[in-house]
Amino acid sequence: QEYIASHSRPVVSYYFPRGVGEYHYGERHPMKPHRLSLTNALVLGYGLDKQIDQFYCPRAATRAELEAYHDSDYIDFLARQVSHITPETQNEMKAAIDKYNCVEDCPVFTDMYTFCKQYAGASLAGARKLTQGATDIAINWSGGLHHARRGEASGFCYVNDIVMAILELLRYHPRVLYIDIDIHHGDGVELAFWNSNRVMTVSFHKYTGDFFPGTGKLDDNGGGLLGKHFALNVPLQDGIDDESYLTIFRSVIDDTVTAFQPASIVLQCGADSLGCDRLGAFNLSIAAHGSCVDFVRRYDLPLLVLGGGGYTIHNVARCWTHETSVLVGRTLPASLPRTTYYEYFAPDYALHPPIVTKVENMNSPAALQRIAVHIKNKLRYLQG
Ligand code: V1P
Ligand code: CA
Ligand code: ZN
Repeated sequence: QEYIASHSRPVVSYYFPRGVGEYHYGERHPMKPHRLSLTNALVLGYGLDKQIDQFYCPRAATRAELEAYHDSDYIDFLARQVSHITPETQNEMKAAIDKYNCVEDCPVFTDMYTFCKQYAGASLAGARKLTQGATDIAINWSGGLHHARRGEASGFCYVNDIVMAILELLRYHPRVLYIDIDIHHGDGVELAFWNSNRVMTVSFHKYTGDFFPGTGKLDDNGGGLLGKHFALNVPLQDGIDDESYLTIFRSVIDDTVTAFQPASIVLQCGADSLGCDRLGAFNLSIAAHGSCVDFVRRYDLPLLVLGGGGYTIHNVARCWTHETSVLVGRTLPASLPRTTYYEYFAPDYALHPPIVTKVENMNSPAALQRIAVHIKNKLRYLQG
């Protein structure tokens, strides 16, 4: 990476749709939009809004904006799931609910269409500011819902704000790099740009047996006439630690940026790759997760930073708060500020709680080295 002396501080903008933390997927569902309220409370509690240049309450995405990617019959269906859902309305819609995969992982819930338009509107607002050159870094922790398909919901994701934001960036940027550090494969984004040589998708994820969504093997590289070599997958095993993850992340990303020469970067920061995540199985600390963000920031390219998964919600809020501070270039005090949600952070009330290793590292240095070399070789196809 190049370090240019005396460069000015980047302009950072932050997007938090009003009320986005108040939606509920349902009683026992692991996805808790409330983590967004915790995150925002910590960001404000630390006074990070003073370092953030533009703090936005973005407008909801319009139907036309959603239809830039999604099928109109699917959006029609989402739009009909209005206000309070009752068992009766759900019964009437049963066939459609099945067709659009709005069951189990992606339940129909109250005001879900508004929720979708809000998180998508925030990612689109960030992308627009970036293409206007009005910001250098745009942050939307409510976005990053990488599994949604053109015509159906998948893995807690209903509309794909990432795909819509990338489509917006592509109006002005010849090449966009997508990086996904959520523990799950970024399948929806990979699929949307599978045939494109203008978007390179790179996902790091757990890839073993039946782990959701089951795709993202090392040899899935993109396809079609143009897209071959423009998708990268880094399949990992349980328990990966900070040192191993950072080594392979830096190697793959540096090789990719050099070979692909993107005009901008979209970074999905799913926090389910942290140790102690309720659904995840990696062992990353908040510091290491944040080092990935810092590594990407240092390329000094227009950067859209998004949320994603993250199911141990007190750690999700810590992680995204720390990453906000990394992006504005400030070091935060180790003790959390007092906020309305202070009790969530017991017993330590620390920004960087110890991550108790719950799974053994199943990734040998040799195996990781093989993956890094394999990817280095694949990237040679881009040069010629
Ligand atoms: O494993 C599955 C499907 C459901 N089975 C039939 C296979 N689903 C996972 C979905 C994980 C989605 C991750 C989203 C993201 O990448 C981006 C926001 O983080 C799943 C799991 C699990 N342990 O993997 N669904 C659920 N748990 C679940 C549990 C309770 C209620 C509803 C869903
Ligand atoms: Ca991933
Ligand atoms: Zn995930």
